[in-house]
Amino acid sequence: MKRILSGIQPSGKLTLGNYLGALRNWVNIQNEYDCMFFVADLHSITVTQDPKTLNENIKRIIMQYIACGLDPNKSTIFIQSHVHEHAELGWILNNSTYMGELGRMTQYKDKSAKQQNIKVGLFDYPVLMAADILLYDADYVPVGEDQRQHLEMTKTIAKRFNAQYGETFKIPEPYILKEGAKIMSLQDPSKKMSKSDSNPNAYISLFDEKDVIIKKFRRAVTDSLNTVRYSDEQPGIKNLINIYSCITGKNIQEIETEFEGTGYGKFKDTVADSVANKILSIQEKYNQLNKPENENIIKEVYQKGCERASSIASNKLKHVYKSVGFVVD
Ligand code: ATP
Ligand code: LTN
Repeated sequence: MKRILSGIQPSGKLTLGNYLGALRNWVNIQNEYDCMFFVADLHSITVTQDPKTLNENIKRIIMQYIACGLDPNKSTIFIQSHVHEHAELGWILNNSTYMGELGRMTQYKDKSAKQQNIKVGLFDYPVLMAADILLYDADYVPVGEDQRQHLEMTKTIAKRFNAQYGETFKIPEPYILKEGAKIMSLQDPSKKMSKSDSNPNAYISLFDEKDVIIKKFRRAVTDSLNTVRYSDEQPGIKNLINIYSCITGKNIQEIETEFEGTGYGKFKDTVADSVANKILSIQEKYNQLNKPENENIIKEVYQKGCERASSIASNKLKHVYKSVGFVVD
């Protein structure tokens, strides 16, 4: 079975973008691949986090993984910091990576532009991500479009290491589905929807209530043409059509026909309704899980996940240490 690996940062509450761009696809491929899904807590502290909130977010994401349809009996679900080999391999790979190439990463440029004191961790983020992937010999990495550049970086690092030390790492491929790959902000359709956006109106959280979802869609920035047409001139409407298409499975043409002659108001409410129905069904499952009597079940999921992940990761790291020339026995 080919192996899949991916993760999400506990840097806030999961958004509709995380769901459509990543999680939903993970659920659909669980039966065909050996899947490893983790919570990228080490990555999340590259931006300042409040410890109490971070702790809650990590557990929330584990429960949301399951509420969205990940099955712990099929997929290995774990927490990144529980497997110490991620940080250790990250260090090794720092020595196969150049400052110049990290400086060219768009996510780094975007996030560092918002800060005065830029952390080394934020700069080094793609190297840790490469370690996550290469530790498990992942064949495919299912992510949204925004992560493509980081995956290219992973391939570059792996090839460079293999060339210097001999065949050690499998070269992974991105697994990016066109549909849902880039859900844009509801307040600025030139930016991706992001859970760490300072304006909550910009994103739909998987925890939003129905009336909040409707309000956010009504406030979504759209263009002045007042026709529901899929075009680059109307990026706001294009984004809403994309969302509606992902949720309902209808294609663009069907959607344009469905809303021919209707204004934005009715269109926005219909999109909001379809999104709310989906999100409420996820929330229902989440609320069933999020009970004190289930705490141990959740713990068991990530402990069992850590056990399996650690056994793969420790073997791989040993191999890497040998390749580098460290004394391993
Ligand atoms: P942050 O705001 O902290 O950077 P994020 O919301 O961008 O977080 P990540 O944890 O970085 O989320 O990403 C988790 C997964 O969700 C990745 O596979 C990423 O590509 C995907 N993803 C994130 N935002 C979107 C989006 N707007 N559209 C599609 N996929 C997305
Ligand atoms: N950088 C990713 C989260 C992430 C990841 C990974 C995804 C960290 N390590 C390994 C896939 C594989 C993001 O979505 N921002």
